[in-house]
Amino acid sequence: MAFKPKIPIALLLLTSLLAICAGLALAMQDPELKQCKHQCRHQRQFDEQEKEQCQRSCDEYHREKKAQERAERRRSEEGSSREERYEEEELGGEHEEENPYVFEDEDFETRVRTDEGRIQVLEKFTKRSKLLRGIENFRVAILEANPHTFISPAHFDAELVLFVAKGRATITTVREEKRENFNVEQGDIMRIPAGTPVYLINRDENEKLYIVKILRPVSVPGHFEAFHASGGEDAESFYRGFSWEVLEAALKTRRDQLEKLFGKQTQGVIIKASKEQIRSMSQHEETPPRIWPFGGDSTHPFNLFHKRPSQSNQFGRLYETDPNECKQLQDLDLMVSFANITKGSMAGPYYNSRATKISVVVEGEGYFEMACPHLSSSGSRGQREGSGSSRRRSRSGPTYQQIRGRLRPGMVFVAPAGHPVAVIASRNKNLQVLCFEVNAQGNIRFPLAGKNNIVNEFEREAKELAFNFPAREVEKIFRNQDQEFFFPGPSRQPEEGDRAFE
Ligand SMILES: [Cu+2]
Repeated sequence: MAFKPKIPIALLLLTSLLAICAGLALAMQDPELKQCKHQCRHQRQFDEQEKEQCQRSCDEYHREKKAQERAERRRSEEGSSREERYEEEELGGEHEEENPYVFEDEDFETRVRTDEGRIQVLEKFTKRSKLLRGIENFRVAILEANPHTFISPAHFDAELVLFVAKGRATITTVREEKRENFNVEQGDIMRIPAGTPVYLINRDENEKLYIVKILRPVSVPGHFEAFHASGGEDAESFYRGFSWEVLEAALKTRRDQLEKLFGKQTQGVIIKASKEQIRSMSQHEETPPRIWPFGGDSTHPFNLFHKRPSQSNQFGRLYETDPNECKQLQDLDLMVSFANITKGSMAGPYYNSRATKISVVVEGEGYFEMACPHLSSSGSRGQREGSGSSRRRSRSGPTYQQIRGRLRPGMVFVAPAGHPVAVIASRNKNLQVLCFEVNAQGNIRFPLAGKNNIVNEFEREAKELAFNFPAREVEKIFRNQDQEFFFPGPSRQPEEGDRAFE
């Protein structure tokens, strides 16, 4: 306790020292810049204004040169530190020509990989384009683990919501002297508060465990880290961040004993467990019936599929958490939903009034289409490569880029607020999509086709004036589809290798 008041003073000293250093660096000009400015000042044919302008162009040239040097240095430095990688990620938004809404395998970073599974983290949403700034502080991660495995204890500097997409797990959390075990299964959603120690097992003997997580970092916006209690091949124990002297004193144990414990290399973060270990760790009272709506206990998992679907017909089924009922997700302003689109059918078109939807394909194949005004108007930005396509129309007013992307399991795509979107399942398999909706409070889904579509609500006169078409004709078209939200899909689907996807 006696040290406490001294820390702010030390910090103050350090920051003022840093400020002085920064000032000095500014004062010491690059000799080339100095020379450039000198020449400007001594150009006889220049008047004062021209001299000033000349000096400004020196500054500009200098700034560009420095930026280029920095970028080059960053590229050449292999094995860069986390901090440098953070910085690099912050630089995102320079490659707007690519489709910034679709993410594939290569856009994930593998943080953990052992023989028994892996943890992959999706790149920052703004790495490719600043258009996704609105969800910059959310990250998506996917955990895959083989049957009968143990995922070592860790905590995160992020609020975490997980969804069990496949398999059966037992998740254990520690909250102030209290250990809680939860048996979870497909469809379960669980909130894990930032900093909570957590470990889990895949308790199934045959099925792989597949968990999708969304994280909201609390310490470095947009970035999160795992802090592992025990070390392994692919991660180090955070205890190793202390000197042996401190550990000896804190744990009241001799160094040679500690070295044996912490120096031991385990097989990593995801490891095989024996049948007996699994049996013993998953033997808890079955998680009490998940009542809906649930209140009270804020960390208790609940199952999305035990709720009545909010949309359901032969073309698909939509399950979603209600932001007003769902206490666990409320402070994150988050909603979770799951769409099972029947093969050959589609969801939408519709748009979300204020939520930006992050979708993860769990099963099946298909594609999505979205209208985006951001990528349409300016020249080459509209053209992009990868799994999406571009179709630009020549028009002087606002036009909408038709964003299109093929969907396969493990892919992530984003539909920002206000953007009309439709998701289409392939003809041979249902398409199952898990969605996290950010900015869920007060969000309204506006259908653009089918029952209750927005155009049907317009007045007759408005229909006539807006479409320059007899209201009767407009109504005929917009009332033709009597299904809601899920519809039969297009009769012709783009083929693999279709130019639209090249
Ligand atoms: Cu857009």
